[in-house]
Amino acid sequence: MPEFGEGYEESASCGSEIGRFNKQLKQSSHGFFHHLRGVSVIYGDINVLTEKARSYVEDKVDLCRPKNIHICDGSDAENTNLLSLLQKQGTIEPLPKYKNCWLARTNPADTARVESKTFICTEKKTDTIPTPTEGVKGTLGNWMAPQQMDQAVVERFNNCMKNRTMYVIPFSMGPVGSSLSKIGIQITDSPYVVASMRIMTRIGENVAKVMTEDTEFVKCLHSVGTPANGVVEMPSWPCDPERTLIMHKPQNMEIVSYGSGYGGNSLLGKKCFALRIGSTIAKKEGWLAEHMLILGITKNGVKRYIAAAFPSACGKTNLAMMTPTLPGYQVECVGDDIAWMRFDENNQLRAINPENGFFGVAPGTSNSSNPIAMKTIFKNTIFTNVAKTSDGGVYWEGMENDIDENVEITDWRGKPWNRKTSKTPAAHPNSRFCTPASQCPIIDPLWESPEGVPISAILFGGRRPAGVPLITEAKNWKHAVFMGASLRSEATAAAEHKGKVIMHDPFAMRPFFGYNFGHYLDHWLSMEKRTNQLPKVFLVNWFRKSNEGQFLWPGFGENCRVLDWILRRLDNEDCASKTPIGFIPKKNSMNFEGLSDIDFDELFRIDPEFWKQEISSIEKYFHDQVGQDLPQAIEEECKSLKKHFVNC
Ligand code: GTP
Ligand code: SPV
Ligand code: MN
Repeated sequence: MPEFGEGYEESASCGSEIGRFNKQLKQSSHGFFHHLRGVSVIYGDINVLTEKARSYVEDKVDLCRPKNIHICDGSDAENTNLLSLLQKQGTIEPLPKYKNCWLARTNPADTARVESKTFICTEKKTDTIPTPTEGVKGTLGNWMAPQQMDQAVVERFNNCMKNRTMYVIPFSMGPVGSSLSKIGIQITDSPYVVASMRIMTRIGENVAKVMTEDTEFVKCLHSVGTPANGVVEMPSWPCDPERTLIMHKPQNMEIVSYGSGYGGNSLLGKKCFALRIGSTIAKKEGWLAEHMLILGITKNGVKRYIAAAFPSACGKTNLAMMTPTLPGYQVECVGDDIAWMRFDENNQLRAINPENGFFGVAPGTSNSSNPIAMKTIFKNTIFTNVAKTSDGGVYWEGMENDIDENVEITDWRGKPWNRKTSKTPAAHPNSRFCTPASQCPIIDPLWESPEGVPISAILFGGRRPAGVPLITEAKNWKHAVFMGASLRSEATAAAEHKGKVIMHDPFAMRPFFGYNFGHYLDHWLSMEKRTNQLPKVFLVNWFRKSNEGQFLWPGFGENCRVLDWILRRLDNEDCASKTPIGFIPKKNSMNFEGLSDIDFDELFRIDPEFWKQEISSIEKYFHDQVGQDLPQAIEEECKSLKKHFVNC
């Protein structure tokens, strides 16, 4: 396998960068820390790390015994060379139709997050998950005891990097130096992960330089692994699906991930740090780490910010970048997946997007559904598991009208694919683009503001083909927390769940809680004591279907009509009617101008039979899964809602 540095080739386009890179190589090989625990540092300066960070790296060098070490500086030259190494290894190929775009194909056994192999490690099991009713399998996370984790780590990581380079990535979640940001050090043996982390987070020397000996950092260890029998099935995408394990130890601010190179399993800043470890830090420090997009919306010159939690592959990226169809509105994007939010000294809830890029679902993204994403992703982007076209571009389901009809298509596995005759999708349903947020043409001017943006409303939503209205406003904060807690959604390809079953996904966080969900609910409820300026909360559902199985709502840019109603509610307009499940729009109070065939009655119908069943599922879920840890306020909300429907 080619090594870093060997991948170097003189090229006209980046000669000067290569020159700088080469000089750096020489410098480090003559530098002071030319070895670390007997392993050569072939790139970067170990001196930029604090004592504590260096000692963490040393420990992991002892454990993983890499061939050599690369300390990432985040420079363009480093990136150029990593991309060329990845190309040599066959992990990525260029997409000549666009500028600096690449296609990666994974091992087909490694295409999504693996929730069943994701664990939180605490001394006490009840710190991680509520105790389910006897005989019921817990679905609110997986717990592991510390000794078990230690053993699992040794079994998998001992010597695991023996023929590989260990990359050390200092990274910042949130703008470098902001008081709301947090730092991590990721160790990985995957150059694909380095190239992706460079897009998704802020990496390199700038980050290392703001660290002092007192700076706490999240320790992130990652290896793509090698199967126990030593046979790497697909050398261009090494992984070990059988033994994949993603572990978190909140007490040590530590993440250890083995066996997968994909998305949230390997880009440890994202779900592992920003949500699982993040939520435990947030609980301790009195703030919120959530699976939410953040958007700014301007109407008649007045701008407000909204955060929204939808489960994976349920529309966050689309809403965050939407093009409003109503005139006079403008949407700007702060973030599309994660929000860190806290009340400031004026009791105003403020949010930052801790990420630096979008790791977005490709299928369904098109010039008609999300033109802004289409304007963002065709430069400096790594595509994973999409199909490619014979003219050097990409293709996925939904792009039918965006490609030349004469091009030939190669599917995500690298096989010829035919529009008419192929029975499998061209792109994997969880294929993704990894693209810099700064390229988004509607990126909000305040998206990197260190103090965050003020949040006026919070939305919860999911894929609910039946029963759940287009929009419902919560009656008060306790009801709002109940709404989040009772969120349900159809399973998607973002994780390993099969079929389209309706799953409980409280706060769109079920796969991402870093601690006991009952305690998380207490934390949310406690916000009422912190401030008299709570945001208004709404439940939305773009996915209700008619009896014929058609979506009742056009969605995408038309969702601005729902946002418009929300803004009017924020202004206390009298446009809502009270129902047992919350406030819904009064008839004719939503702006449907220019839309034909909208069945208002069906979109907002509250069917008592449906709600009886829904409430009993929620009640059973709370009882079985949360049990004694369910806050009384939530139990009362559930009971009072039930009362409305039992006698219907
Ligand atoms: P993660 O990145 O997995 O957290 O997903 P996400 O919540 O950002 O979902 P995304 O916006 O990528 O949307 C996922 C899928 O839902 C895409 O195929 C979209 O086309 C589809 N989708 C998004 N918004 C709408 C909508 O308003 N209506 C309908 N019918 N589909 C939508
Ligand atoms: C999600 O599944 O919610 C994602 C993709 O945003 S991943 O980064 O793989 O978690
Ligand atoms: Mn997500």
